[in-house]
Amino acid sequence: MPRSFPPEFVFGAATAAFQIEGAAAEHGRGPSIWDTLCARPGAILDGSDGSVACDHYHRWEHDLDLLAGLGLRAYRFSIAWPRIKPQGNGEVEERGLAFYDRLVDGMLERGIEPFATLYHWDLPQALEDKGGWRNRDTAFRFAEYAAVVQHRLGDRVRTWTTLNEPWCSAFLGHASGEHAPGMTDPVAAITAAHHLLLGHGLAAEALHGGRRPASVGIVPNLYRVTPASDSPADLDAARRLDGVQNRWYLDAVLLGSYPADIVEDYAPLTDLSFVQDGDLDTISARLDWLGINYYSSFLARGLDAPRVPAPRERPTPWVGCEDVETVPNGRPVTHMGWDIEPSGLTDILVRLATDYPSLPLYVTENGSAWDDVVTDGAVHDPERVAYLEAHLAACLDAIDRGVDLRGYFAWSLLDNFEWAWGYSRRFGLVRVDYDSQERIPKDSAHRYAEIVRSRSLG
Ligand code: IFM
Repeated sequence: MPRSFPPEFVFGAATAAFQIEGAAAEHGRGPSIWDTLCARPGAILDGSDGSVACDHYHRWEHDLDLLAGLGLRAYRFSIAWPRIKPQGNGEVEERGLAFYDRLVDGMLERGIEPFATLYHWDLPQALEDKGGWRNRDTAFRFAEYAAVVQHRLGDRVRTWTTLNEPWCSAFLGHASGEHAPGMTDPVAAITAAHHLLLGHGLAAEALHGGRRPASVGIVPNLYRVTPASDSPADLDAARRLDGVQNRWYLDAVLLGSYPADIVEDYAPLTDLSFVQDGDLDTISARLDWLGINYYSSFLARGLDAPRVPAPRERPTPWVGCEDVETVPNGRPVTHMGWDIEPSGLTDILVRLATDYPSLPLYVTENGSAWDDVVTDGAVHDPERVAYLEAHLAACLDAIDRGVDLRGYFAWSLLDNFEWAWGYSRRFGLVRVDYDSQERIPKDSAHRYAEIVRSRSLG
């Protein structure tokens, strides 16, 4: 029997502004922290930047046609804060808002529901100059920006994500230095994580308080973490990795507290004095749904001593886990080197439904990079097809086990700027030729369209 998705299950695809838009200097857009990082020699693997990317800013109609052509009825996109508030202050750039106005209208005309993300990592550089997410004030500026966007688009956009993957913004941005703003200061990372979450809470409050109904979610990147053995060292390694990667965000947002064991682990570094009275109430106020970005799982092993990074190796982003390593699961890896582990997605969904019940869930990102080649105008990507099918099957497994899973968004609609990896890693269902800007739907796009049409994995 083919396995079917519930009739109301939403199928979509996701992108992010900096990764696809280009038009970096157009219509008053201000610089973001990623423009600054890209200009730093050695920061981006292929020396590239986001100035043109997929040129989506000019080709958005065609890109929406591609989405509609695949039969997708939902699009998870992000809004570039530096287009709306180029200086990060009170000044609003009308031309930036007008772009998203047109984009949202374009979706609705094609029967595509907009899922808007307010922060997918492109902080206005002007705010970074004032301390970025290390500065509590940025959380308040974020809420103001959220209110401006909702005022303009809220008559057509109902579903909002505040933050995409706050762990990445905080820890890849401030501890390992791989992401913007490229810092390597563990305390800055923990501080930034709190201010990001405070920004989430304040923005959610602003969105819920607006004149239009708003359904607000946050999107952490979650991993199943399993100890490599049942030795005490491996069990403790798994506890800590799970704590800093998963529970720090889930507990804050859903329980209104930071996990006590990790607070204790962090104690030698910081007493968290930047957490003010009432912050966790703000952070854990009403949440309408939770998004899960899922790519891989971790097998955690505890080491006898902290790993000393090799020369030129970045420090670990997992602050408090310097004596933890992740070991391969022995199965194939994607072009990112990430273990493929579909059962981890089912386990995470079931865990969320158990530990934090009554919360609608979406898989807001899932996908894989492969070293695609074009053959006679086509891209045959059997590995991406298999990855997609296996993870959709994992979603069905979770639904069978009673999880309230409402939808799935493939990452990504298009090949795009993969952050520190530049254009060297391709996640798209649709190939982008960065010279000609030609788009070619890959075999995985055709397979996804078939699944969406039949609503089954038959
Ligand atoms: O490209 C990123 C995206 O911006 C956030 N989630 C993970 C993707 C793949 O690394």
